[in-house]
Amino acid sequence: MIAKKFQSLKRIFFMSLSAAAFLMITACAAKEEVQHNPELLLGFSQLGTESAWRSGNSADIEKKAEENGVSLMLENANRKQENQIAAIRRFIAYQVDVIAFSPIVEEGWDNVLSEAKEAGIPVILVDRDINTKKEGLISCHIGADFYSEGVMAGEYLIRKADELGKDSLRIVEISGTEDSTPMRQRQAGFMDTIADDERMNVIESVNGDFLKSRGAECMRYLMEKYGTDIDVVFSHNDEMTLGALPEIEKAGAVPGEDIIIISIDGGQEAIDVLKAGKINCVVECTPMLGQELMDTAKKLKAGEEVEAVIHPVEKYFSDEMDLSGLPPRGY
Ligand code: GZL
Repeated sequence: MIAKKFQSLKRIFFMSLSAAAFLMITACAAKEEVQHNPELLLGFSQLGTESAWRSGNSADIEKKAEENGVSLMLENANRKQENQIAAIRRFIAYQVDVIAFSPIVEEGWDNVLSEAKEAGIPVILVDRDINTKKEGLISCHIGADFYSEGVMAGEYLIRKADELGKDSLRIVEISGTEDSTPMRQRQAGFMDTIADDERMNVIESVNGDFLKSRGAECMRYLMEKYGTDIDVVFSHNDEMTLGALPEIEKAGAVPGEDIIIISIDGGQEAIDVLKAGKINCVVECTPMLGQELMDTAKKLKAGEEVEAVIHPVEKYFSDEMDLSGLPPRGY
């Protein structure tokens, strides 16, 4: 009887010993896990909330920060460069691990980025680029190849002119924020692509600052000035395009038929209008840059090498293709 009791006590002892050992090993592994992925504090200066593209970009960055266990300090600059510079200075004072920002314009960043470099904080550009002669201010640029977006727009127009048998096309351009990378590069890509095609005649370029309201104002002005003499509108983003369309209709013209409409961004609203036949071509510019940003920030925190430039793969959508199976755009 005693022997039996002793046996069962011994079994309970060894079972609790192995349970304790299991718990300790698990706890150490978890601790190891935490040590291996220390908290990453990322300061991000977003330029504004001017478009569905911008809102989609911010939402994706917030979502990916959450999913990747990154602590995100996101500040909205309300489209003022001085607000972005102030935010970057706050991030430096706060000693964040990595700074990221989408520069509203290309020039004017050398001083504040030199301060970040002196503080030993790496900087990632998201979306737009900067223009600087100084070395070593930026660790990585994650953003579209805006020039190729302009090229895709120009190539579409050349195909459209061939399809319609046009021997001349009068083009107006509604451009984005002055001195921003997308404005400069989309314009350059488009103009370079059509430059040798004698049918193409750019009659005026006006600036809509990527805003819907300004796009409407620009189109109202252009319709009053040129009316039915306009054959093509090349607009640097969907917001301005969506603002322009009602102005074309108010003037008695049919967008997508009387006037060829080419836009850039590729948000859901523009794709829906493309499917309805009021826009002829939408070039994609994805705002979903959050995962690349988190991956790159983690590598920089860990002292690993990163690519200098990361371009997302982008395409275009047009009235040349069947869009019925297109999945939701997410922005
Ligand atoms: C492009 C981005 C532009 C979008 C606009 O990457 O910088 O800014 O095309 C947005 O919609 O305002």
